Amino acid sequence: MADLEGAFQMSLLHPNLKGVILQYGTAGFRTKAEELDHVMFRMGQLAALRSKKTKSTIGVMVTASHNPEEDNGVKLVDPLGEMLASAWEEYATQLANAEENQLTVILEKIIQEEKIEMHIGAFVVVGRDTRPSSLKLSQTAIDGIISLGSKHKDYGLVTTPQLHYIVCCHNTNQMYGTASVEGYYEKLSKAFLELTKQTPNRTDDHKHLKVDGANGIGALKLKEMENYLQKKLLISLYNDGTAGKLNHLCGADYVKVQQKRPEGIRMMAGERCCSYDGDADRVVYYYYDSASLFHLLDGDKIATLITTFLKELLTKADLHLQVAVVQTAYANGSSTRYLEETMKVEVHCAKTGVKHLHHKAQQFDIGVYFEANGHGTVLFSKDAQKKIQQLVENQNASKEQINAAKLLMNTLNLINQTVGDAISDMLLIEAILALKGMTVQQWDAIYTDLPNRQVKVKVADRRVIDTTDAERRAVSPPGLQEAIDSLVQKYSLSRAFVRPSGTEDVVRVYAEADTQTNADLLAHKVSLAVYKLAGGVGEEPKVV
Ligand code: G16
Repeated sequence: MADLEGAFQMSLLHPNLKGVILQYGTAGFRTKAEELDHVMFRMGQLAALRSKKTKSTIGVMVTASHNPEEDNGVKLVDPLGEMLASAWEEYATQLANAEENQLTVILEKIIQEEKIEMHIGAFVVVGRDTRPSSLKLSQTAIDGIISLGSKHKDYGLVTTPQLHYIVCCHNTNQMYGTASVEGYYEKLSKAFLELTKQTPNRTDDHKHLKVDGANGIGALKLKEMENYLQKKLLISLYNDGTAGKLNHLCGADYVKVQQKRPEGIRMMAGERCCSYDGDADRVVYYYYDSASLFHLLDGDKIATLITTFLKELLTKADLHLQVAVVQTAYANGSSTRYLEETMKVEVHCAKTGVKHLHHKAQQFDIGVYFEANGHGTVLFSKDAQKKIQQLVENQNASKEQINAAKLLMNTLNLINQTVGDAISDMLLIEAILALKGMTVQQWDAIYTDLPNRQVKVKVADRRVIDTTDAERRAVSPPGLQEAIDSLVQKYSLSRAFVRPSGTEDVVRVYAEADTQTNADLLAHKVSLAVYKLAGGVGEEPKVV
């Protein structure tokens, strides 16, 4: 039996406030910051155990990403920068909800089941976003790490993808990059500058991008990175955290769900703009046309742009690598049709949560995964990376092939392959637009989105909703899917689904149809069905 007495004594300083039951959800734990002290301590402990088990560095990121400023949360990062293994999510939930006197029992259980040798050293890296509660909560997580005799390094204020990158660097002997924020800036900016070297004639207008930093960590880090970009990208930063509130009327989630520009940003017709979310792991683009109509270029449009670019380079390089795209149920029907029918690319649908998309994307030579909300990246298999590298060095290959291979190499160095990353995705998009000499309008015109609407419904217990078929169909409560099916039939080109959120206490409803009015009506009628059949609370949902 491990000696956990010291750990237990330390845990008494971080008691479990009774009554709050939490689940390790889509992206770790998320709730009101004041309910999280004991959870942070215990996640520090779990990270230490995971580090001992894997004999690798593990990450703890304190953030609630797109949630309101009052919330907070924690995600654990596995050795190669991926999300925590699903088998350990269950341990996380058990630990977070344990009564004080059960804590040691559960720790012992994990140690035994996972055959963890407690004498093995552990190392955990910690990062946090800019929320007022994050500093104290990250210190609590560090207490938890120390309580099990583990070493740690506090990286302080970092974006979520920066921490994922750092974990991966630690565990690959710095092959992936140098394990520091500066190392991240150097790696990405070098790849970006190499890519854009071939676009010498760009005017300042072309290089100009307006960025909404959501008043969060992304703004802070983009400011730090700007110098590394050597004026190849001219950034005007808005919502940089000096005045406004995090994610309030701004940020990627607000822009995507509301389908309108964020507050605090001045936009002229045709100007290219983008928004990050609260921990800078998502990005969406947008612009106003000359008739002042708002156009959103979401994760689906980003996936299409990147896939087109990669396929063109593979053809030029004459490299035969299988490219597939992974989306979720939220993907706009037009994007899936375009990818499958026009681009002839294999498309897969995974459950919401990058952890699900990431795993699916790993099955291909090149897996492009994006959620419609702008969360995504590209994964290159080891074999694909090797083939690209070999072509770069192949003296018998043609000039065009070698040039394409170099562009592919720089693309994979620019991409943060550990997780979706707003800064890295933005730089890749900017490089692609520059290389293709494409405007944001031309990118937008690749296909036309079907009008759609996303709404939230409050219910007493969102766990009454269970889904199947990558969340596209509800299996409970009884009658809900039948109600959705009969509503969907009334509109053309329509589709709708509902699912419990894993980050907020709501049920999400998505609908698309031939016109915006119909998409809005369908979303409203489906919300009413959820409200009636799944125990809605508060006021009945209103039409948007
Ligand atoms: C997190 C996840 C995303 C997910 C989003 C919404 O994003 O990482 O994969 O799409 O939550 O999830 P849900 O609909 O279950 O609430 P973020 O940016 O908040 O970390």
